Amino acid sequence: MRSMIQRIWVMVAAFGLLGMTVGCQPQGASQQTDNTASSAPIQSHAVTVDIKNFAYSPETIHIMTGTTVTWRNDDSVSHTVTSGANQKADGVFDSKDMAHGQTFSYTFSKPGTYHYFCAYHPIMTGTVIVTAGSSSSGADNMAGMNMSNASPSSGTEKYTIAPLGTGTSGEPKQADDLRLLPYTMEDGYKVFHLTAEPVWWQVKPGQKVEAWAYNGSVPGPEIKVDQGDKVKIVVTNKLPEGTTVHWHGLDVPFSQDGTGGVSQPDIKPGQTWTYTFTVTAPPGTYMYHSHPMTDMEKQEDMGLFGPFIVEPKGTGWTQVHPGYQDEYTLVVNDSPQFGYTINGLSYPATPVLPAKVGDKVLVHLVNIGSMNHPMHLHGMHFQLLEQDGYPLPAPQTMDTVDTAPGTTYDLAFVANQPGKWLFHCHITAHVTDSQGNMTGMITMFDVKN
Ligand SMILES: [Cu+2]
Repeated sequence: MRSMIQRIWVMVAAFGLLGMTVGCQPQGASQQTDNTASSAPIQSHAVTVDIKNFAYSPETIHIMTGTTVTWRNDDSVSHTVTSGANQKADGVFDSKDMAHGQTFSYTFSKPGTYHYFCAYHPIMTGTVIVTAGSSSSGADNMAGMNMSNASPSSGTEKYTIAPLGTGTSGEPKQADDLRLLPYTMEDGYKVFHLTAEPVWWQVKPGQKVEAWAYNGSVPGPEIKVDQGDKVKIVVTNKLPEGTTVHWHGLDVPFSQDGTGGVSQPDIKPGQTWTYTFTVTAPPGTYMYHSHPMTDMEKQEDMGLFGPFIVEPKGTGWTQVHPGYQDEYTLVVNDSPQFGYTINGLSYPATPVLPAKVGDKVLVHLVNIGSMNHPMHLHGMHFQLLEQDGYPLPAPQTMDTVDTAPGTTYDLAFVANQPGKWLFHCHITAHVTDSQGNMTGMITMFDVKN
């Protein structure tokens, strides 16, 4: 009995440690430390990952099929490179013991996301994201990238990464740090323009990564329409590979659904595609994201998503939910490229959301990640009003809403006392770095008298 309990404790401890690891590690991918780079890395058919200071560097690499990755152990102690997640080997590759100076190589022949870890040191994890394509086909292959190497001189430039993303269409920045996508009226349609392209994105000071973004920002700009609007959304693809846009939750005709290879061909690099539909969904929170025939996971991980808010016809939210003074949209995400973020940013870079005592605050909440995030509000309870754009049978009073991947929520509260009230994911690994500092999925409402 005692040994059973001990074993359970060992498991709990191991998973706890692993949780911390998962929490702080995804942010390491393809970071820029200087502010000058504006051009791209590069494919290669041989990539090296250093093992030193108990970490894989770079921790996340993007490569094409056919690429051989070589890990080299620069630490004085032995490590392994073992494929699998949560410390469970999946048998795809395993270096076994690598003493100081030893190397291990593996050639990735199939697309996919490969997680790996050190069998001795659970804090050491890494990811290889493999894109279909041939690394040896030379200059005409646009699909691949090796973001582990940001030096333009190390290979043939395959695509250009625009300067640090700040929104490319002059969209005004809102208090929640999102941009609002402007439109023009043409023949009774609200016409919007989205351009998908690689940019640099600053997740927080000191953490600059490559992003694939709509109009230069992660998330893409907020599209806000009225129920019943006729819309045209013109999508231009400046990515190095095909893409589409899916209108998540909006019940559009099949031809406008944006599923690559199913409802349409992928929009090729350099091409433009126009989506046309009438917004029949009820007022509420929805989203848009890329949904290409291949590489959907990569494209979403790289930042191709944004919120889509439907308002009541004409008068805004006050018609359905009278008296709101503050309205914020918060998009939570957990991609390997950015780590744990709210509106593309990691605490302390996340927006501080102002409110006055007595304000009614409306929050549109979107989970575009691959994990659940129980979002918890300090100091006040909120009412959960809607899920996936549709009203609940009755509002539910709560302080934590467990958001699932792909779901959207509308919640509201009265800011009834002054303070800086955190709103954060309650999975501690999603809000703590390896030194124990607060980071990641934390934002706050700054309620003032
Ligand atoms: Cu979380």
